[in-house]
Amino acid sequence: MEKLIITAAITGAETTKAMNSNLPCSPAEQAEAAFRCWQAGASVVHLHVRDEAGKPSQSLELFREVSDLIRARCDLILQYSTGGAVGTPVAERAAPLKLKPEMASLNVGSINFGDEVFENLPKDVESLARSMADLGIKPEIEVYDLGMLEHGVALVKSGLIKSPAHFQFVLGTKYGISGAPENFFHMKSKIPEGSTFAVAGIGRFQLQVAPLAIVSGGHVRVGFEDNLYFSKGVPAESNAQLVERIADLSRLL
Ligand code: KMH
Ligand code: ZN
Repeated sequence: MEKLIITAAITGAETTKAMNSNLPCSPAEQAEAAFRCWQAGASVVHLHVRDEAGKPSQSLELFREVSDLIRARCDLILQYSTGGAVGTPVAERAAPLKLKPEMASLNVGSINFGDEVFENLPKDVESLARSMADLGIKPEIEVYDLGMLEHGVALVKSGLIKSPAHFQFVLGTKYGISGAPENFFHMKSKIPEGSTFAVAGIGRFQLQVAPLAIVSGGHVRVGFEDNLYFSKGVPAESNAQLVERIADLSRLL
């Protein structure tokens, strides 16, 4: 069996320290969190950055600072977010790609995201995909519902995204597809042959979908971006705590 790849989504863009005071926001906090996730078994870090006020940012300089700090301590694969926060203009979202991280997220459709719209027009998705292809960056195709999955598959078939492609099934966002097992198996059945996939279960869905992915040859993303709680009513202490649980679970399974 392939080794399990655990991605740590350590910060996100919609989260705040008020929601969980352990959220890493400054470059030093993020580097420490990433390093501890690597020690616990993560091999990819999905990165968003924050400005000095703790607000979400797509500043190339901040991405450079955090990347340098992480690379000085471990060999985590860096995956930059091009999703940014809800409402971040696409040109800003694309800015850090110039640093050529190994991977970047590619959100392949618009969706109601809680009470807001996370907008990803087809022309913007294609332009981000083209930039990633030109810069030699491996896209992670982010899908939150079945329409997005169709679009991601079409982009792979068109050749704009190279095969073998890598998909992330984000299951359980408010108004996106839920983490019901049948949703997971349906999505898995629709990706092009040879593709790899991971799951990110939002909130309570994390522990439901991670085992499904692990036993069916997939990979897992966890972290404060998706999971502010360790269990019902108990805030997570750290990203590493969430990674460690998935590493333990994978050994058990
Ligand atoms: N902040 C969300 C609206 C990504 O990183 O690519 C989108 C997001 C996706 O976090
Ligand atoms: Zn993200």
